[in-house]
Amino acid sequence: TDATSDLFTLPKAELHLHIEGTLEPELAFELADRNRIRLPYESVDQLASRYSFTDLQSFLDLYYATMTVLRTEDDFAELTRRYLRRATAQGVRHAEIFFDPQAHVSRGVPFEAVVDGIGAALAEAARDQDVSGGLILCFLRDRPVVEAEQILTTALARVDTLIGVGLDSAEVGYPPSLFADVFGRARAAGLHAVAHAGEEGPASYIGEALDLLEAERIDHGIRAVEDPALVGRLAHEETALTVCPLSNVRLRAVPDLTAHPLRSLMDAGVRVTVNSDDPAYFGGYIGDNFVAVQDALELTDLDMMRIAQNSVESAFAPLDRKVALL
Ligand code: ES4
Ligand code: ZN
Repeated sequence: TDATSDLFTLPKAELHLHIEGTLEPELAFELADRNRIRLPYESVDQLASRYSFTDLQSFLDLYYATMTVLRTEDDFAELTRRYLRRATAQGVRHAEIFFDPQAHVSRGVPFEAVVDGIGAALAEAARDQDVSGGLILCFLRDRPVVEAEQILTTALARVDTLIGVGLDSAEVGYPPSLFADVFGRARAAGLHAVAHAGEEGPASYIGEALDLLEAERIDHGIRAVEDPALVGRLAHEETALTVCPLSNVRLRAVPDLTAHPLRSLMDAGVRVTVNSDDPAYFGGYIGDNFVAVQDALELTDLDMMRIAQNSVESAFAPLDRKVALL
């Protein structure tokens, strides 16, 4: 066996994965046909050729436009089935899946169709592929806070379908502090809390997410390297960062993989994990991210094992499940 297949079989938890970001161009066209929606592209190849970005917003524009082909419960189930097939082939044994309900409910898709579709595929895979998981509802930070309050009210009627809440979409200008009350309500209902911070936004947003949202993990968090005191805090508090190396290159948060701060963060004692973010758009699933980052940063096999172990330790899974995966 070669090094790539070892990294693919290493048992790991995926902690930063937007299910809408797993929509491959082929499935986008299949669902567009099935739902009689016209995509503004001639072919799968033409859509795929648009997957080239200059920053987070340029990606988000295509991401929100393409996800409009997702309409029914079965669309969400099929999307999730295909993701879990690819993920388990790259060693994922536990997947905490982000979804953006505001982007669907605002188009007339019922909240229940989204969570029941994703949930059905997760239940099937738990049975057939020995993968566990859960759903994390992300609030869209570039939409009005009142909309987040409303989607949380809807979601709390089905709180059993969720493990946590998160915060995503365009970051700069939308600090975590805006969502302190919404997160407080979610935590009071027993949900875990995570937040995107320090992807494009400043390191101060990471501190806000920890202090005001009580985020238990930080999604991305790479701009923490600009604040040594914050890096010390993250290490001391054993806060996991869910880093997405290929995403950071594609969205130009880092110039190239060799310049990625993942190694400095690890060397400073931060609990770093490696994840795929929006794998259909960024050129690779989780194992591809492990391979790319090991190559570019000359990480040892032991470093890679540590990263995989960090992901299991930082998961919101029952202890007996985590023990089974360590
Ligand atoms: C996202 Cl890469 C990224 N950053 C922020 N929000 C997102 N939603 C989907 N992918
Ligand atoms: Zn993300």
